[in-house]
Amino acid sequence: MALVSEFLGQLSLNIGTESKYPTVVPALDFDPDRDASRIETAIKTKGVDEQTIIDILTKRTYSQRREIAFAYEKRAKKDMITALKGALSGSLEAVILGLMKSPVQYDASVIRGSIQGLGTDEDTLIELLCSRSNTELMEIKSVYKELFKKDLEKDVAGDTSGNFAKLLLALVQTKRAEPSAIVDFEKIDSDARALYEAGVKRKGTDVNTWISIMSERSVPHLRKVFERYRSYSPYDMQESIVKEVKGDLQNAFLVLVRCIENKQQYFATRLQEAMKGKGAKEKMLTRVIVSRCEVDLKKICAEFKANSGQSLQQAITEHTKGDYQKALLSICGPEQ
Ligand SMILES: [Ca+2]
Repeated sequence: MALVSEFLGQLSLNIGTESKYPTVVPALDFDPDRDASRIETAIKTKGVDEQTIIDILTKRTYSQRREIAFAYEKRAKKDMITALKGALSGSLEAVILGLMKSPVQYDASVIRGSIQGLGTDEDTLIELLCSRSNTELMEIKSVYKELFKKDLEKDVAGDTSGNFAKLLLALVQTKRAEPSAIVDFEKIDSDARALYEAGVKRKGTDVNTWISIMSERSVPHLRKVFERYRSYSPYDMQESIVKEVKGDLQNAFLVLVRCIENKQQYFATRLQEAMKGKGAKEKMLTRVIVSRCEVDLKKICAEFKANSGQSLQQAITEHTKGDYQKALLSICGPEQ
């Protein structure tokens, strides 16, 4: 056992560079029975004691919340998620129920929501499929099948078309190489040249070449490819995408490249988009904060402040209100 965990520890040191910046961390002195009993009382309280529910569930990790739900079911003889659904409403309900899902279940549900029904929410679909790692996408595919008895690839193919569909499907097929300890300068150079020759250098765009390079190479390799790209092209990769392709395809390539270059900065700009003007796009705000809080939200906070000059906590205070605001601020934790 010790050997396995040492090995896993090493593995995450090498590849899990984004999983080390959570704002939600395991609560110390954790007692699931005590938490379950407090939540039971809070739900039963006339008018519902939202504050207690927020205080507990936003300060526990997903695995701790699962334990609380078990303890709750044992004592109340009821499912805790169903009880929370009945007690809460609106944006606060969306945050708390989001926290009760595992990150992979949450992502799978968001994807399902974006392709279900009439029309497609391309913007959300792009965010999810272009920002998740290969390993995450593999897990999402299997959980998607488990939850909805549907094949993610078929659903994506059925709801999108043309080169945009090709790009998303290539990502869902999860063919991306794992990072290698050896830096292959020749391949970096040939990929950079191929991207240039397939786009800026020729008339039209050979989208298939772009797709295969950007969906099959490892992230550290691609970072070097995009640097090298500048020695061939007068425009950087993002500028080239804007010049070469349009619409959803352009948006998807851009998100992909931005996430390869700096994923936390991408999410920081998403949060800025969600809080432009008066009020907030609450779905987008909730989604980014809930899905990243155990991954890299702390780093996203730093990027947000660097980009906008204002802390994420200040922005949330300005653009949201009530229990929803309290829940988001509690998940983000104090300003660093
Ligand atoms: Ca061209």
